[in-house]
Amino acid sequence: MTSPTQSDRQHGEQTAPGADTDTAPTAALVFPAGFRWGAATAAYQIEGAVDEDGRGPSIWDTFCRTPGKVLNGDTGDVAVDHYHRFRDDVALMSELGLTAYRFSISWPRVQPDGSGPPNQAGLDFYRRLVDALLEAGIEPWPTLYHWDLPQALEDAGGWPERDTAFRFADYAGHVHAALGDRVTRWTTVNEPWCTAFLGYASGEHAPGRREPAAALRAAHHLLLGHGTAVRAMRAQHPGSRIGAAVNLYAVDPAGDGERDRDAARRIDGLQNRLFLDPLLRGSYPADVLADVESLDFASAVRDGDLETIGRSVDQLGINYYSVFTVTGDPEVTGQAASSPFSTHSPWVGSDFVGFVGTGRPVTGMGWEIDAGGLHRVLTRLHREYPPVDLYITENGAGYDESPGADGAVRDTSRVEYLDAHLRAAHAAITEGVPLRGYFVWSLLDNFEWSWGYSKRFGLVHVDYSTQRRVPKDSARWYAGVIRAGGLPDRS
Ligand code: IFM
Repeated sequence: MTSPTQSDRQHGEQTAPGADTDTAPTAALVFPAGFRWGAATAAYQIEGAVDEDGRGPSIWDTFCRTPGKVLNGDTGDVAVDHYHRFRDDVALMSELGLTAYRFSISWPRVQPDGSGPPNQAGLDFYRRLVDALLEAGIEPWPTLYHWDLPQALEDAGGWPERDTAFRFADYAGHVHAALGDRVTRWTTVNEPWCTAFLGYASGEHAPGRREPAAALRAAHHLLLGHGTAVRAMRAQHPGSRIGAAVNLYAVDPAGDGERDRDAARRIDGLQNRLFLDPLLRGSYPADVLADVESLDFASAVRDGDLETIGRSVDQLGINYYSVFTVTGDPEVTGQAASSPFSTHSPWVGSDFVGFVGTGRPVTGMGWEIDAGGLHRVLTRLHREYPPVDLYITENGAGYDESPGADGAVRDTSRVEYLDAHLRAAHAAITEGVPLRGYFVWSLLDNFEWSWGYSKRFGLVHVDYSTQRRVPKDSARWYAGVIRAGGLPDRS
C-alpha cells in the first residue's frame, strides 16, 4: 500500500470491495469536503505496558485476573504493545490515509489512584502520540474514558458513587491542560451504557457487579462527569470541540401488537433515550423514569445536574454495530437473550421483554448485520433531536479470522459490512443529516474485553505472538475509499 497524498484523498480513485486500490473506479457516492475518515482504538485494548511509567491498576486489570471473567484468562498486560510501537502504528495510519485517529487516554496512567496530581510520565506518552499524529497530518481525537477506571476509585464505590463524576472532571482537566493546545476534538466518555449496564448490571464487564439500582446511578454519574468535565475544559480552552460517544441501536418491535411495541419503547428508552435526552435536551425521558421507578433513580439526580449535562456537546459520537428486535410476548421462541434487560427484571417491571433473532446474517460476535439500522438511527436523531454535528465514532465487525497460507487476510465479510454501512451513512447525509465523519472500529486487532483475543475487529491483523502487523484486504479497501472520498455506485 502506498501513502496517498491529500489531493489523492480528495480526488483519487478507489477500489471495489476487496479489490486492489490501484485499478479502482472514481467514487460516485462522494462524501462532503472535510469529512473525517478515521479509525478508532482504546487504551486498555491496545497499549499493554500496564506496569510502566507509574501507571496504576485499573478495574480491567483486576477483572482479567478474576477467574472465569475473560475468555482464556486473557489480559491487556501486553495487548498489541502500542505503548512501545505507537510510531509504527502512526505510520500504518498514514499508509491508510486516515485523516483522524480516535484513541483513548488511560486514566490510571495519568492518575494512578484516580485523584491527585497527574503523573507526568503518563501525560508525556500521550503528548508524544499526539505530536506524532500531528506530524503525520492526522487529527488526534482523544477519548478520556474508555472503561479503564482506576481501581482505587472502584474501591471507593465506582461510578455509582457521585464523587466519581467529580474525580473524572478533575482528571479530564489535567489531560486537557496538557494537550488542549494541540488537540481540538475531544470525546469525554465512551459508551456510558456499557460502563453502567455491562459493568454494574449484567456484570459482563469490569467491575462485574450485578446491582441494577447501582447501574442506573452509574449512568447518571457518567453523564454528570461528562458535563462537569466539559465545563472545566471549556474554561481552559474555549476553542475545544467536545462530545460524548454513545452506542445506539435501532430497536424494532417483533410484531405490530401493543405488547411488542411497548417492549420496543422500553428498550429504546434504556438503550438510547436514557443518554440522548439528557445530553441533547437536558432532561430524562419521563416514560423511562416511570419504568425504573422501583430502582429509585430519581434520587441520584440533584438540582442543577441536568443543566450541567444538557446541551453540553459540540458534537455527538455514535457507535453503531447492530439492531435489536424486541418482543413483549414470553411465548415467542428463538430468543437471543443478549441484554441485561432481557426477560423479567427490575428494568421492565412485571412485563416481559425478550430479544428476538430475525435470521439476518450475523458477524463473528453473533450481532445481526443491518446497515439500514444505522440509517434509521441517524435520521431519527436528525428528526427528533436539536441539531448537532454527528460523527460515527465506531462501526465495524468482529470475526475469528486468521491469515491464509500466503499470509494475507481476505476479510471480505468485513469489507461488505463497512461498505454497506458507509452507503447507509451517505444516504443519511443526502437526506440532510449533519454527519461529519466516520471511524472504523478498529485500526488494529486487539483485546475484545470479556472475549479476550478471540474476536478480531482490526483493519490490520496482529500476530499476537510476534506483534507483526499486516493490513487486511479491508485496510486496502478503506484506503481506496479515503483516496476517492467515497464509494463507487453499485447500480
Ligand atoms: O471493542 C469494543 C469497543 O471497546 C467499544 N465499542 C464496541 C467495540 C466492539 O465490541
